[in-house]
Amino acid sequence: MDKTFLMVKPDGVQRQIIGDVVNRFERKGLQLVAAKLMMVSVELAEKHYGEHKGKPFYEDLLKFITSGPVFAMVWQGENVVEITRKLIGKTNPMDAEPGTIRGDYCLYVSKNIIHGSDSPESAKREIALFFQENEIVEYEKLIDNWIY
Ligand code: RTP
Ligand code: MG
Repeated sequence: MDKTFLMVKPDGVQRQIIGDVVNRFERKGLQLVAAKLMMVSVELAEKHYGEHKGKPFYEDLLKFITSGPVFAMVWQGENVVEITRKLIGKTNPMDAEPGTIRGDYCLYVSKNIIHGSDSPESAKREIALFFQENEIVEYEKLIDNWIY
């Protein structure tokens, strides 16, 4: 089954909306298979956002993502990467549709609540950065026959 890496960023944790974010993916029918509250070290942040090195917002992005706890998660489901990116909404909250997480909760691109992997390849890389294999819990979701 497809997997993706999602992370409530420090602004979402401080604003106490972890529960709503998790609820949006649960009610869609996706399956949570790993989660933890953690601090992101500078080293981990550099690896995670390596593709943005050299861009004007890179230093601020590192400062932000290491500034407080994040809620890191792995979710599973058919086409989970594409579906979760849709539910999250466009990178800039100005462009994010109402009904999406970024469309509903935030105003600025620099504090946009949540990260979601942008491709199955990124998902694989990011899951391996944040989670040990034994932290991912494979379990049968009995309701799946009614969803897929
Ligand atoms: P993310 O990686 O955090 O899920 O966000 P994303 O795919 O929607 O956007 P991406 O292009 O990967 O950018 C990563 C994060 O960098 C910040 N950013 N700021 N000031 C700017 O123009 C700008 N562009 C990007 C955002 O916080 C974005 O989530
Ligand atoms: Mg990205």
